[in-house]
Amino acid sequence: MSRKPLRVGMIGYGFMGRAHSNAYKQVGQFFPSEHQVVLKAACARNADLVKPFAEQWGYESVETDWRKLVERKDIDVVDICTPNNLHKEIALAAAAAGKMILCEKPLAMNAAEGQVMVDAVEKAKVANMVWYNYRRIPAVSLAKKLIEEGRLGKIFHYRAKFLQDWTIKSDLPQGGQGLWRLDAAAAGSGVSGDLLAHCIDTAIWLNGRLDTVCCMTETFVKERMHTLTGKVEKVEIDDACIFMGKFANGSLANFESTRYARGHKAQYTFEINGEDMSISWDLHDLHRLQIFDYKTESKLRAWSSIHVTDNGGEHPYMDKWWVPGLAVGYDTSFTHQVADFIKGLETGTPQGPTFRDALETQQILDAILDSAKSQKWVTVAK
Ligand code: NAI
Ligand code: SOE
Repeated sequence: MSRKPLRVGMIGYGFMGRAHSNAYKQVGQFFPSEHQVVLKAACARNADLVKPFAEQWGYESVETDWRKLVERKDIDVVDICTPNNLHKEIALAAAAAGKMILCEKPLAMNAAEGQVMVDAVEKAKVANMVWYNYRRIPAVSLAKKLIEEGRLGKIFHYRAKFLQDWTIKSDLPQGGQGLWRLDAAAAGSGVSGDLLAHCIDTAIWLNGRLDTVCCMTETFVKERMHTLTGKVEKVEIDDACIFMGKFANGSLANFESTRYARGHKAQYTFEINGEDMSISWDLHDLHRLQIFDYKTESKLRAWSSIHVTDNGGEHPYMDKWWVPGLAVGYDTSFTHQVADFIKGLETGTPQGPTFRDALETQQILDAILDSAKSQKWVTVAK
């Protein structure tokens, strides 16, 4: 079968550059479609570093200026894998050049920036998506299916946490390669935009709009040496963020994120309590979905753990992988996302989260940070 090339220009070759490249290489093998991904160009500022990356992953060429990459006629999709402060500028240039865009999360530094990005892709009519990849972990996609089937009944509570412990050391610098997440100028915010953004995206996908929020944040280490300036500077990001809120469906929200939870590396968990069923999920055990089904006869009622590896068509995405009982991992959430992006191109029904979907997450992030500042309840802008 002759397949239509989908020529990717990747900007940034760090953690996500690798995760996405891996997905592009896997997708055609496991999710064959009318399109064939072609790794056309990888871009980063340092030629000596980007060249070996391009060779390792099979990119045909390199660029050291993202503006050049965006203008290239032989690129169809621009993939933005840079720190957050560059997402908007690159996305606007890519949209103006008529490129499809896959942008890493969070979409933007704030909702105002996000709105400009939404306007640009919608005006240019270019396909767009944001890499909130956790939606596409099969156990999380199964949670969506159970909710859509109405199995939970009325939902009362949505609880989510994203816990890490890598910034506890007070002599850890801020800024620059590897540490840009501690620098508000590059990251926009701290754990809210970096970690809670994922929890919020999953939550609004599973449970609908969040209307009002009340939040507290803390910055435990107030000053850190800035790698780029060599000076000790004020830390402007939130190290920890806890908020509660109310969803449009009447359920209560309870969210927490921190980089100061000693012992936790990337513990993203959520639990949803409905009238008829509760479900919970843990990234550290990502192929399992825990359920408590109240409709089961009382003597057999218990929390049970679904091993989400059935390839008979019942468990999302699993028919494309191995035999029942054999799990897939974190990396495949990105493969599933590329497969769905291509499906969107081929069916004409864009698959989310689009830039517009991700703008809602930015509006919630703005609201929680406003609330932390004002110490008041805040209504999320629509
Ligand atoms: P990283 O620090 O590992 O890589 C960033 C890359 O951007 C580096 O290759 C750097 O050279 C490049 N870069 C910086 N400025 C540039 C410029 N002016 N021109 C070209 N390249 C430039 O960062 P990481 O972890 O890959 O994060 C990148 C983005 O991905 C962030 O927005 C982050 O929030 C998001 N992310 C998303 C994850 C997810 O689960 N979906 C996981 C990790 C990060
Ligand atoms: C931070 O350590 C980080 O890499 C986030 O940037 C990602 O979005 C999250 O998926 C894992 O943790």
